[in-house]
Amino acid sequence: MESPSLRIALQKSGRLTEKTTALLQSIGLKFDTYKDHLLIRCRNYPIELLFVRDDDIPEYVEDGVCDLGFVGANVVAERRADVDILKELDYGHCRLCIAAPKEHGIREASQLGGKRIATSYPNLTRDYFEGIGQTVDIVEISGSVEIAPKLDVADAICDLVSTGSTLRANGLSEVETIFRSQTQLVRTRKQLSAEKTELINKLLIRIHGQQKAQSSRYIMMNAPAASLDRIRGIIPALKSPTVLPLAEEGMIAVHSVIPIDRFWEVMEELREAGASGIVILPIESMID
Ligand code: PRT
Ligand code: ZN
Repeated sequence: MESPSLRIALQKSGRLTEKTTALLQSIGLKFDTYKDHLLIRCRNYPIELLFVRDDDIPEYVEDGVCDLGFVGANVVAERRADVDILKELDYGHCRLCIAAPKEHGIREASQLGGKRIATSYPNLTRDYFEGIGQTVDIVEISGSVEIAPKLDVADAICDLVSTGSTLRANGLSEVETIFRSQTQLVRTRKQLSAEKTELINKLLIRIHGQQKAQSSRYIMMNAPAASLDRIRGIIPALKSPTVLPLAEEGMIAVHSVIPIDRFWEVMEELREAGASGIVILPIESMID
């Protein structure tokens, strides 16, 4: 029987846990987390959160035990999970890399044909080597893959990298990135009730609004009315800016939204155009 609440799987304890729970809270879900509780009910929505190992999330979602899941793209791709990817979430970034002992001087993955590659990602690794027309001997290891060459269990490894310090500490150098990953929101392909579908759509709109808000800032400034056209040209406005007359003759206030990555550039250009009293504010959410 279909559960009446939307059930969402997320990592119980690991690199994605904090950011995933923070994201859910930032879109208005109210819940408390308890160390020993695996299934937690939201106080203000018909939503249950199931806290599990990240490796189990694709299967839970595939089987419909959970309707949604927050999980690394690396896990989804390795499991070849039969799920729909609803959103890339821009956290938990990492790369699946082939690396070999520095002293071997391996420059290209094609030099590893016939060699032993230790990895926790046998499918992605095999697919990659097949793609470049090489056969390798995959040594599947569930953790601490980076020590496999030292133990002479393998000649090279294929493992996740974020800062690269684990590779460096183990005398390994990167040969090739074979997969780029970030956290994804995935949805079951099992048929869902209209209520659940509606709830998922609402969550998606909120996540989208939250992502957009995070990458934008609200900007307010004063300027001579004569500068308005120039200012309009500088602000890559998502909407046309709000323009208000000020008490001082010939002066206006301009309010708009700017993308955060152009923040400093825009500020400097605005000052040159005559803007003053520039104020930048964070935005809670943005819904189109
Ligand atoms: O217990 P559970 O099975 O749930 O957790 P886990 O130990 O399998 O996963 P966890 O918490 O380590 O990682 C969860 C997810 O975070 C991964 O599936 C990735 O999507 C993402 N992620 C992002 C990473 C990393 N960055 C990362 N650096 N996962 C693992 N690492 C490891 C990597 O395996 C290597 O050992 O960190 C080390 C390398 O890090 P750097 O910074 O030294 O390069
Ligand atoms: Zn895991």
